Amino acid sequence: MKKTTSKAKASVAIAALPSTEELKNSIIKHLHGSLGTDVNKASPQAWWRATCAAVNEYVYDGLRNTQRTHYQQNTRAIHYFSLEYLMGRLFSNNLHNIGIYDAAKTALAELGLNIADLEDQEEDMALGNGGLGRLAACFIDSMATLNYPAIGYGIHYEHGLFKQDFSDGRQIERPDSWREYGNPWEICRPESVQEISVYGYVETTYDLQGKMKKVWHPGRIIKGVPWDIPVVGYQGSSVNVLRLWESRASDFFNWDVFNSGGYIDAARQNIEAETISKVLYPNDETDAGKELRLIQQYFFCSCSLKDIIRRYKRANGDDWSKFPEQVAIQLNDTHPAVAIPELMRILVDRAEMSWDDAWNICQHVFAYTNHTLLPEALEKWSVRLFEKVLPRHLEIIYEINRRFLVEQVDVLWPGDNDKKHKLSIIEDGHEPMVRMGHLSVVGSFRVNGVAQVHSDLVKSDLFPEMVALWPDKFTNVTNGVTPRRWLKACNPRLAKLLDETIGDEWPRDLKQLNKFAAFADDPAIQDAFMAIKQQNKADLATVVKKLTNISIDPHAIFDIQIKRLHEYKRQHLNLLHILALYRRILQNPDYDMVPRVFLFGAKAAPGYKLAKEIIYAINKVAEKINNDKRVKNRLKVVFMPNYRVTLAEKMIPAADVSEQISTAGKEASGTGNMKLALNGAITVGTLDGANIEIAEEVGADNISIFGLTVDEVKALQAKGYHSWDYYYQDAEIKAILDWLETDYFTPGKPGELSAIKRSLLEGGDPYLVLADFQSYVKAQEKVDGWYRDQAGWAKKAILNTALMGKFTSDRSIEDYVEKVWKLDACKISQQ
Ligand code: Z57
Repeated sequence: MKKTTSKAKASVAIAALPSTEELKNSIIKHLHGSLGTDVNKASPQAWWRATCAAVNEYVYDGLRNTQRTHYQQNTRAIHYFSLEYLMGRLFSNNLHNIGIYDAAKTALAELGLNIADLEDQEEDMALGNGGLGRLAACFIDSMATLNYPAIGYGIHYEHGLFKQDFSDGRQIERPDSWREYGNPWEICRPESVQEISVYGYVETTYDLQGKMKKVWHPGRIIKGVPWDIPVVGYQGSSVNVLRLWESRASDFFNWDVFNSGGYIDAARQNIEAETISKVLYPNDETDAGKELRLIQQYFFCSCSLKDIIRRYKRANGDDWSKFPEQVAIQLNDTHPAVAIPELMRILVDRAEMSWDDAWNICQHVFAYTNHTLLPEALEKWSVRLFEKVLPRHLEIIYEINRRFLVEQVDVLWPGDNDKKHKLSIIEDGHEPMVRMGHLSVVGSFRVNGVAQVHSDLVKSDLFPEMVALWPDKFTNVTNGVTPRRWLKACNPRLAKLLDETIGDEWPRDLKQLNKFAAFADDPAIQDAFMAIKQQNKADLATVVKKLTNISIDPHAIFDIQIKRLHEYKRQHLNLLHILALYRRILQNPDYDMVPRVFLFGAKAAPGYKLAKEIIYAINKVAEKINNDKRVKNRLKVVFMPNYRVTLAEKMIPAADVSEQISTAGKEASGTGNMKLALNGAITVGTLDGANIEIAEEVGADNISIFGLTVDEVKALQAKGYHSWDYYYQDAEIKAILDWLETDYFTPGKPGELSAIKRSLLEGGDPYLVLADFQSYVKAQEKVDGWYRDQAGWAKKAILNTALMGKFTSDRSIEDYVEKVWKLDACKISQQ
């Protein structure tokens, strides 16, 4: 297998990079020729668009060279199927990856413009909820950087993740219209439109030989319009694409309705068709089970498969034998699992292939990544709903299941009905359900978890019998993050220090950061590192002031928890600790602690009641603490509104402490943990997900670990966990929880914050917050102690950055290539 190493000469898709002067001219040219305006009256928005157009000349050059090379070499390619891509902004990312950020900055400065102001003209492309969507974005960056022929497939949502406001401390959701005025990075490809079907019924027919044939008579036909977003690899290595499908009413179908005089009906069907790609479901790790969501999943899988098959046939004709050699499809969670029966349908019903041949192809094409063990996130569709939307696919799933139970399960466990019940793709019961996880495992040649401990639990707790059937199917690929966006672009000061001390190869070979460890004891580097952190904190303080009107002191410890709001992530454990500190200060006016600012960023799913109560409680406690003179600035609490990729880029470089405090066994991996440690934050964390591997890399002295382990959690729950015991036996816990019930934080309205206490006591504290509380407090005291020794802290922070090389998404992608995809890198030739 060929591999791109840092030593090998990088392939470069983009032929020639512009000088500052050329960029300037190009920007002006586009201001006139594409925007129809003039330097004298151009708005920042127009300047931004003109600059994007200028940049696109180079992007498109790389795109053409990449696509031509892939076509000429008829390469095997990876097709990443994901309902979510959390891209953030593309402007500075593209400039950095092309390698013209500095040139553009200078060009714009010479035109009297500040590049940061232009960056702020761009809306985040927030087509994802959290970790899973951002992982997909990091992966497509790495695949392009490493020159792997790859395409990302997904949905062109008109509205991405909602925008968050606070009204009296409560979350308000507002629509996100990221492309209301058009998006300069996307290219519509009308020549590649697809049509897909839903609803209807299946007819059983027989041909002249008496062979049975199933015919699906669809109820609706929907058009998929592809939009391509170029994905620029670092230093222009390859320019791949992200292809997102937008739904429209089929012209053909409308015509029909018009002829029958159903004008209003046609208009309604138009709206229904366009509804499919209208909005991203905002639930992270909960299965909404909604019909529209199933249609979204099927819509993009069917469009994408047809697109793949069209491209395959163009190169290979009607011979399907090379399909599994040419096509690998990675399922990002079970969300796109309906692609499995869809490919079967295309092969069996359309290509008239035998079941066995078709199944053989499927089982060599699909691979599945599991991202969670949380039962509420494991997708199930009611058989009833499935039959209504995709009647033929349901039949195919039944047949996949029948053969699986007879040919696999019954062979290993003859006559064992319990095993059949447990393993059946169809869960029986009052309302029979299709288990998408089971379908994904059965239909894939490889299944992976996203961190070692999680992959182990996938095997031991989620699918143990599947492991008995197919031991080699299961593997681990630990997540990673792209160091281009999450260090080079977001933390230019630290990037510069690294360039000066260890050279500038680290963005494409992150293990080079190891060399920085040699400077951990060097007082000059320590000072430089801490000065950078200080400047980043001052910058963030300005942002905080602007967004929340709260003043924070850049000399305090910046303690940051940024992630979706979820009970298992335990933002309320953080809150209880804040309340403990506040109470200690009130009880002892001289309470000695390093001043600390607790910063939160989190969106709650709109229907997740307790998550919203936790946001409210944090905001109310913040209000009280921030205005209490007795605190004497030892404590500040800030909940940043509308947390998103762009805000993460401002918060992460300024973090001293990274909160990674999930209940052990619940966070599959985490990726924010990687970004924060990479930028020199010290983790306060449980032994969960990738925290375990981070601890292995940075060493026990440079991370503050606390809490129950996975095994201890299991043991405690097996013996019976009683949160009330902690309440009655720990005076501090009791005082804090009782405090939340008073009107201290909500004057005149006692009981407004009691939902948290209720869930921790009457609710049984399902995520063991109280069990881990005192251990967490001690881990935080340890951090407080460490910070008092500034040189010692600098050393730890430097070692965090230096020892995080493993967690580049480039390494994750190389792991996928080796363990799953068996793909060759492709050197791009210029023309
Ligand atoms: C999501 O963001 C994740 C898992 C899911 O099942 C869904 Br739905 C959404 C996250 C995990 O919670 C993180 O631990 C993990 O790092 C991330 O996926 C990427 O693998």
